[in-house]
Amino acid sequence: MSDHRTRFLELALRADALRFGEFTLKSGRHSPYFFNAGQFNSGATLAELARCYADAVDAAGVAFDLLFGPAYKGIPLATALACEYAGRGRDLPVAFNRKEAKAHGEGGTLIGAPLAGRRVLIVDDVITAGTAIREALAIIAGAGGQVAGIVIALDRQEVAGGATLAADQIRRSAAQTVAIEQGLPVVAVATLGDLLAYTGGSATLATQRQRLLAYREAYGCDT
Ligand code: OMP
Repeated sequence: MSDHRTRFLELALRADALRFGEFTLKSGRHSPYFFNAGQFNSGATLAELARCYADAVDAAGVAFDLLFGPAYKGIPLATALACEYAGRGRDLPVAFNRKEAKAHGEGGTLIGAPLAGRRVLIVDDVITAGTAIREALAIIAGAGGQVAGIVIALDRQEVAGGATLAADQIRRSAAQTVAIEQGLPVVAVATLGDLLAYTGGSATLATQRQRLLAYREAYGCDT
């Protein structure tokens, strides 16, 4: 497993951003794990997280010239990543949205650098069914930006919705579906597959790993 994946998983476990237990997802599924990016709640953890994002993006070779953080969780992520790139000698414009339009002052729903004519990298936390990402795609298109790619911390690699698939049909994850539909690179710092590989090397996480395997069996995509 590449270095940034391991560093990210260790950081997420240390920061309690990655938890094992019983969780109900936005989709209604009951998951044995949950990723909460809100737990990266200090300067040091955000800086370390941003290094993992930048390493994943650079390894994937995505060409972009603006960072966009969808409200709310994407906002500190895109901002921290912009600071990380500045430290690497690249001063990138950064923008984000607010969820409710403001009628006074500067007005509107977009804050930060203008999106028009830019190749935009969306920076978000997690993809399960892809709903949040599709909203961001529409916002950027509406502002005249061109989406160049998407980077997320964790790809849960789940098939979307309650769709029943024939035995010979490919079980695609929401991230794969977005990538194909939109013709975009979707880069994940780590995936459920990486988490399984990581827990495979830890005797103390053996029980959690069994639950992850059962969950993947029920809802996971073909990788
Ligand atoms: P989709 O919009 O279905 O792709 O799911 C993304 C959202 O799911 C996130 O913005 C969170 O609100 C939530 N989520 C997590 O934050 N972490 C998880 O591990 C799982 C979920 C989820 O509910 O699926």
